[in-house]
Amino acid sequence: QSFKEQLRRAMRANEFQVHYQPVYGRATGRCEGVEALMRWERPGVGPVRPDVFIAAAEADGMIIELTRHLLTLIERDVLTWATPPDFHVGVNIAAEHLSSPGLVPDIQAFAAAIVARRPLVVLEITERSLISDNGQARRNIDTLRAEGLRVAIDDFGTGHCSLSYLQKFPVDYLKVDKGFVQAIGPAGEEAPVLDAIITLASRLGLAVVAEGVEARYQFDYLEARGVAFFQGYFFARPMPSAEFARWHAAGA
Ligand code: G
Ligand code: G
Ligand code: G
Ligand code: MN
Ligand code: NA
Repeated sequence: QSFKEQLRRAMRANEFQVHYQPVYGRATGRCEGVEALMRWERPGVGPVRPDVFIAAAEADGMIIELTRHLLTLIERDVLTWATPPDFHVGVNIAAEHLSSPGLVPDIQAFAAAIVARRPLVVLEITERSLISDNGQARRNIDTLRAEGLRVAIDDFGTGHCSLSYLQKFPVDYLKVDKGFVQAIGPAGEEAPVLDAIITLASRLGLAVVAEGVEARYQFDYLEARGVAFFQGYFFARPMPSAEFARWHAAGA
């Protein structure tokens, strides 16, 4: 069976799940959003690493189909939560999807399906998908932002070194890759590249989301430099929908 067929069979058999990782806002000291992260548990095999099956889906031309499936799973989950209006729901969008004419209708349908909760949808896109844009990605982003969606650049700093796209693309958030956060040492060692990224984001008017925050000293370092949003094991791990709903209701 080809990988494509395995993926299609797994979608039909409902083997994919979504885990949600909370995003904390410094201003409120509360969880203000989540990032949706796909999970695949193969019966008799165990979990398949998401970086592995997502890269394979991209290589096989299956990422758009898989993301559409993911969106239907998120719709079902979000409608069971008691999150307030403007709660952010972050979804990772692959380069091929971002630069396809199908993105706008896919995301509009998703936003319409969950409108009862009035969430704010955040598309997490990579630097790579902006650098390779032939115009369609830009049009998609402009259309969706005009409708109130937001865009975050994910894994910032790990891709290409061209920064010129940051001036051309209107986006809202910069998610600093966990590698830079891990450069912060327990004794308060300087992390100069991280400092430069935070300064750059501020000059561009983008809010920073720090990823992979695992320790209090990392949080303190970032907070002192004005970082607005935090994600990482220090706050909360990604969790299944029902667990997230309980966790959120408990007011953490
Ligand atoms: O989920 P971590 O828990 O292991 O995720 C590993 C990688 O897989 C991350 O780079 C993450 O962005 C990516 N990823 C997880 N879920 C999705 C998804 O639904 N779509 C895409 N395109 N990438 C995802
Ligand atoms: O409206 P304002 O810009 O203050 O938005 C703050 C909100 O943005 C918070 O809810 C915060 O959790 C959320 N947020 C910021 N960046 C991201 C992101 O990349 N993904 C998700 N899901 N939420 C984000
Ligand atoms: O979409 P993105 O590439 O940013 O995916 C986020 C990845 O980071 C997921 O694999 C998620 O499970 C992982 N992650 C989330 N919090 C932490 C953390 O505190 N430490 C580490 N090492 N990984 C984390
Ligand atoms: Mn992401
Ligand atoms: Na990331």
